[in-house]
Amino acid sequence: MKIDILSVVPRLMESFFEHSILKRAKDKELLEVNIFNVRDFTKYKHGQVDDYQFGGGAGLVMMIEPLVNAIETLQEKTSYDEIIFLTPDGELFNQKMANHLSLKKNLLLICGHYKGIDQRVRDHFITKEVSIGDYVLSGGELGAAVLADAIGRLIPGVLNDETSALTDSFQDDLLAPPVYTRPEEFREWKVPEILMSGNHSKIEDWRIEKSVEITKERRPDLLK
Ligand code: 6GU
Repeated sequence: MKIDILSVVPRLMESFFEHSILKRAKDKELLEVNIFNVRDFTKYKHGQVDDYQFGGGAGLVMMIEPLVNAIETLQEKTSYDEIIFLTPDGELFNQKMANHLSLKKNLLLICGHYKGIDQRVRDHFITKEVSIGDYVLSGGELGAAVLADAIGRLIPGVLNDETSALTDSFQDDLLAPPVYTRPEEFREWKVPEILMSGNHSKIEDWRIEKSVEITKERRPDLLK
């Protein structure tokens, strides 16, 4: 899988991809991540990529030409399955969307800044608009990093048995059960006895029971 990212602050994201689980995905050549600077695609002086909005109002808008020049240049080399704009008014990102996107071959993520991007880019190039939650961030970069991480770790072979995605919270619309490791007793706090029983089917039942209990308590909306 390849994820290309367009940003005005590429350096903000670079270290994330060099130090997360995605680094391993890249090393194993299961995932390719390329970060491009929108400023490299502008024809305007001093790398200008934004301007005042028509009709007045506070806040700068990212101009259409640098973005379209960047998108079309990248499209010469790659046919994208989705061109995704990260924006607070997009569709709310969740595990189901991550699962779906992890099956794609080529994604282009576009990070907006300032007041947003010229609507014509959204109308004519963007195939999907995604938000990572009901709050406003100063740019789409954190959203792009969140998508890349959530999607990248689902690519077969990226995670090993110890980090398997199959038992994650949300993978079956349930939150994950509690987990324990050594020592068996710390101060007066003991690990639940069932986990020490060696009875795998009983343990599995206990985990499901706990998952349902925790989901009911914290996220009843997931059970509907
Ligand atoms: Cl993806 N971008 C921005 N700028 N703000 C957000 C967001 C994305 N998701 C929630 N808020």
